[in-house]
Amino acid sequence: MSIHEDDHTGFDRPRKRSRPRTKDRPNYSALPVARVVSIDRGRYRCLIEDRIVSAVRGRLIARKGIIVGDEVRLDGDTSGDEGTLARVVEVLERSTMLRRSADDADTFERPIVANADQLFIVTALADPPPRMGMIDRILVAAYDAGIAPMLCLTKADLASPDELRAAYEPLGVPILVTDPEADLTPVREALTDHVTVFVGHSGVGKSTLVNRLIPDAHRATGEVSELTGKGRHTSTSAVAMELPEGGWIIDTPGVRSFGISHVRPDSILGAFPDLAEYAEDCPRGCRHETDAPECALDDAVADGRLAPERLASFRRMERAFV
Ligand SMILES: Nc1nc2c(ncn2[C@@H]2O[C@H](COP(=O)(O)OP(=O)(O)OP(=O)(O)O)[C@@H](O)[C@H]2O)c(=O)[nH]1
Ligand SMILES: [Mg+2]
Ligand SMILES: [Zn+2]
Repeated sequence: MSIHEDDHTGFDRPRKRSRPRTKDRPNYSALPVARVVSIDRGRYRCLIEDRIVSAVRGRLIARKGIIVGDEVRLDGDTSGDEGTLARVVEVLERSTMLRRSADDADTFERPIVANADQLFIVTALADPPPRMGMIDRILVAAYDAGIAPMLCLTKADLASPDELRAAYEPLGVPILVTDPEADLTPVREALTDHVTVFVGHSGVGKSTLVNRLIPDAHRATGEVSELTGKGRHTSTSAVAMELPEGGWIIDTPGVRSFGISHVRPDSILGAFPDLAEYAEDCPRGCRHETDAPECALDDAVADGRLAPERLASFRRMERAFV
């Protein structure tokens, strides 16, 4: 249909407008921008410059429309003084959004954080024991969201990181290892000037690490239950904190599972340009799994273009979908 025909139909039957036109909407661009650092019973705690401002949701913003990490514009009283409340009138466009579903049967997506550019998959080497299935699922969610994942292995005083290193190094996932005495310089270097979300099981030591990195964070930490070997969900909501060196950490509550029903399997290949290139020679609809007939990734291994460990790690991650 040409533009003129379109104009003509528009002239005969004016379309109903459900939303005000852009030019009718208030212009908020002069209002200050703040970052949402935590959410508590409908109140948004936002950081502007060096002060925390408490705010409520403006009526033009959907209920679930504001999450930790969001950059928002605030109207009203932004003094941050005791008893004052500002109003969130605009949520700025997000660079990323990390989501999960409770499990794969549940298609309801829960947004976790906005605007993170890095994700630490925090995994204890023992107590609770590591589960590769969980790591793989979080990796999938990170690649899908366009957030760079890193594996942060804690409790190296209790068990060796060798097995997990062997499983994830071929994939190119950066690995950091810590214990209570570890020098955290490499961790700080990885975090500086990034917005990094910490994700992992309860009890793996996310908040412990946050407290060591940001001494005035005062995050509560919990004992791992002797009976179940599982943490007790000490942290109950996501909180964003600024690093003294620059950048942000977002500590999140422990998760039991990490559903990825919102992710399309083929979106993962895009995170691995070398594999994506070899896969161009795959038969149509190839899922690249271990027994996939004539999968070009097997050919790439057979003629030495691709390391077998890298393909094995990739296929293990792909299996997170089944
Ligand atoms: N041995 C050992 N214990 C650790 C290490 N890091 C943390 N812990 C202990 O693990 C327990 C749980 O730590 P938290 O920091 O509360 O764990 P979390 O991941 O924040 O847990 P949730 O908030 O429930 O998700 C605490 O008793 C910590 O002291 C470590 O490197 N080695
Ligand atoms: Mg915690
Ligand atoms: Zn294939």
